[in-house]
Amino acid sequence: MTTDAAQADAETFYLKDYTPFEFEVDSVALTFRLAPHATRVLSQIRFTPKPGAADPQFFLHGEQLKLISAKIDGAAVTPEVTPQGLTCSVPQTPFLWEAEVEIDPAGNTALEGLYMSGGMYCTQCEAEGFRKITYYPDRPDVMSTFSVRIEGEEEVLLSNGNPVSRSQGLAEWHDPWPKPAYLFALVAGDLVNHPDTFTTRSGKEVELNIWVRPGDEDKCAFGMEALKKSMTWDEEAYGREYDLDIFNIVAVDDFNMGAMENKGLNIFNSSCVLASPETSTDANFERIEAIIAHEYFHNWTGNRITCRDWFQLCLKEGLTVFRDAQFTSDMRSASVKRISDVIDLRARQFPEDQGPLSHPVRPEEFQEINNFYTATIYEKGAEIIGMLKRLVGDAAYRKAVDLYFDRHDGQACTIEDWLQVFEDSTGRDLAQFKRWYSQAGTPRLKVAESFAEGTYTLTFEQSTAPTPGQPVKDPRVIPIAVGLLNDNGDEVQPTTVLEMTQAKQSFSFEGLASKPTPSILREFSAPVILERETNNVERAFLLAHDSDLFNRWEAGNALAREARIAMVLEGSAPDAAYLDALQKLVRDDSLDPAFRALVLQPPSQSDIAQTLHERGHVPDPQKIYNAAETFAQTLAERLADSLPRLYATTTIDGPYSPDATSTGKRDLNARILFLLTRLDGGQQAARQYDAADNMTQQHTALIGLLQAETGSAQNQAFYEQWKHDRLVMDKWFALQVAFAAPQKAAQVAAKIAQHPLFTLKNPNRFRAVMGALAGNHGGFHHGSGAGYQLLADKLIALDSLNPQTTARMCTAFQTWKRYDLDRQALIRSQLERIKAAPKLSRDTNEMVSRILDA
Ligand code: B3K
Ligand code: ZN
Repeated sequence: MTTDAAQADAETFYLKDYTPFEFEVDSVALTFRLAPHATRVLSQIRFTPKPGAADPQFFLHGEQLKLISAKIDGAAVTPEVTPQGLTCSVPQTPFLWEAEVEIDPAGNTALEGLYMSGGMYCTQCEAEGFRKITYYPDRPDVMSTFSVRIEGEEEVLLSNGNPVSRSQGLAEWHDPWPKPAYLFALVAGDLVNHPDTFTTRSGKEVELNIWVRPGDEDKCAFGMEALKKSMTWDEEAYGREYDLDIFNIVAVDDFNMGAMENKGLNIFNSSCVLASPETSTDANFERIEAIIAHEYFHNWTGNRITCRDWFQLCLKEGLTVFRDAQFTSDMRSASVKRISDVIDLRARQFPEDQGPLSHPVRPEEFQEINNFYTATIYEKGAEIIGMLKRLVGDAAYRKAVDLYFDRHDGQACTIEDWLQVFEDSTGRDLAQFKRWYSQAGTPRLKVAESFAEGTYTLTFEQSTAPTPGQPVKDPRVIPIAVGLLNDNGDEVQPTTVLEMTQAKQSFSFEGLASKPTPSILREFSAPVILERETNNVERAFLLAHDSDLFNRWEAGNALAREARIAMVLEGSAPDAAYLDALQKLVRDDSLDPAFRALVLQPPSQSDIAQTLHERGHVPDPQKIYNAAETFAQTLAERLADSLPRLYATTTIDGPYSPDATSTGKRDLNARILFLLTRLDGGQQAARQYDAADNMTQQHTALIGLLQAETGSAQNQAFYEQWKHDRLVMDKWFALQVAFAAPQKAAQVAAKIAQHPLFTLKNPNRFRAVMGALAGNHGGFHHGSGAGYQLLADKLIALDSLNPQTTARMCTAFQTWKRYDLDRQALIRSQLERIKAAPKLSRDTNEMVSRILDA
């Protein structure tokens, strides 16, 4: 298909067009005869026409299938087959549909449907991959029970549900819970397991397994503990128990995303489940714990209650992200989790929401649903749940969610169903709140204040810029958590949630002895951009005194951002008052090390570019890079006397543990090391590298050495030590590019993409190199345009193999309108080159077209 053909062919789907499927699927029985290039799939599906459907159209999705035979009630039929599926005339009474198809798992590089990864068979069906396995009504509102028979020589043959029988070359599974086809899974391979058990609170024993390739079995213990903690937590926090006899997790190396919540058989990108102190960093451990929890929690929010159609994706994803964040807050530190989540939201969701890819949390149209697994659906979707909980209160939230489970178990639901349980159980009208689901764009919240006769008044004004297809925005309900401090730093008004509903609205606090200092949007109570005329004295005051740790960090973050912006725009030296405040805070051993590490973490260069853009300036990536360097150097010099002591007191002796306290200490230790490296040319980093007995310390030391440009020996040694380990090699590939100086980054990335261990076929490896390039702000946006050109080259090469990962990586270009006209012209020409590539996929075509339409 040429580009024109792809475009002409690209159908747009609309929320408003929803119509139910006209048949019930009473049961599904599948037989797989596995062979790498010619797997046979036999299906026996019982359909019943729904009452009232006059002349039901029988259409089954099916793509890239070779139809061998089809029968209805035992008699051969000849359906009409297109590249999208088949139609067939069928009886008006219940009937048995049988089909045999042939597929090519070994030739499947898109990693969707049934494919092979490192010699094992595995599946990925969400959102629309099941149609690449057999003909089926592949839509989430069609739910049925599945029985699966797998014929294959592999030692381990797995599918959803409970095991029925197992013998040489054969396994049978039955899943008693009705599910949509996107939750189907099959795995076959010569795998080994890390087994365990879990007893639910009602006394049912569940067999647990993490299945991996031989050699990886010593990397499963942490994931297993995370799974058991998640199972207990969901019982305690939401009253939800597991509902099968067995829960299997499988690690695969080639996977388009993090993991997949298939019923009873979660499939994980190996990077999101395998962990050992020697090969995984603290960040890896944290991520693994969160993703295991996320996929497990989907068993209720996603699987037992699923989505009516893909427009409702946030129903399961926003809620499940919110649940996994609650879990992490309970397991680790709630404020550290909140600060990290907001950093991530601003880095990924805010630019999306303010750029050409902006879309509502519940979109109303799409071409390729895989392009909508976005930060907006996931992270902003989770923020909406958080706001709802804040507005109704904890007890009412729990009551409403209980009602949701009671009322909708076994159903495919909508956002309306979700909001209805809150309306019914609290009596609240959520019509205006619902705008959070339908309106795209990040609201801006302007604040003005006044004080007279003991009354302090805050006046807020909200506005949202137009987004693609939505020129006009209506006011939303915004929960604004506010506290007030007096001049001593004492709280004179504890946190109270103001409920803003109008475009402009005032709130007053009476009986105050003097004008207070406000702490606004505590815990980041709404995903908005706060605009307030303030100064560094007040920010430093809040950084020193605010009882809300999020806002304390936020004050430091604002100081850091303003300091860099002044450096970029005015060429001024780093603000002295801020350096003093930072110095005081870093030395304050009464403060949590994790918090201090977050305060020391510089704002990202992309974040500075975004802020400059928002204020009407054209960001210069080189100047932003220079400011970051100068700031870090100045801070290191200012802290010079304290750094050796701080480094020593935050260094952990003794065996590695990934717990939150140790992780926080190591985060701070790493921040100190990076500053120290600027003064000693990497001597301490080299000593740390030599002494390291865990990956966190080794990785941190290597970063320090690469930044100091004195690490070539260690860089080579690291490669030699770990070249056999894929996941560590991904880190190595990423490091080479992430820390290359701006003028060299594209060249380094181009060279490393020639390395024998680089491959387009493994998404982790592709993301390691190209993601690192896109994340190296100064390097990717270097004025030569070499970064843009290299990424475009690689995306064009990848598209014919793996459209999903290609389309996802196109987001690197979404912020292009921030930059100067020369850079815009360079990016535009690369986007146009991608768009003109022969046989461009529908996924990439949609993404590039939307970005170009900016
Ligand atoms: N539900 C999957 C994501 C599927 C992505 C399909 N392109 C993982 C998750 O959110 O848990
Ligand atoms: Zn999810």
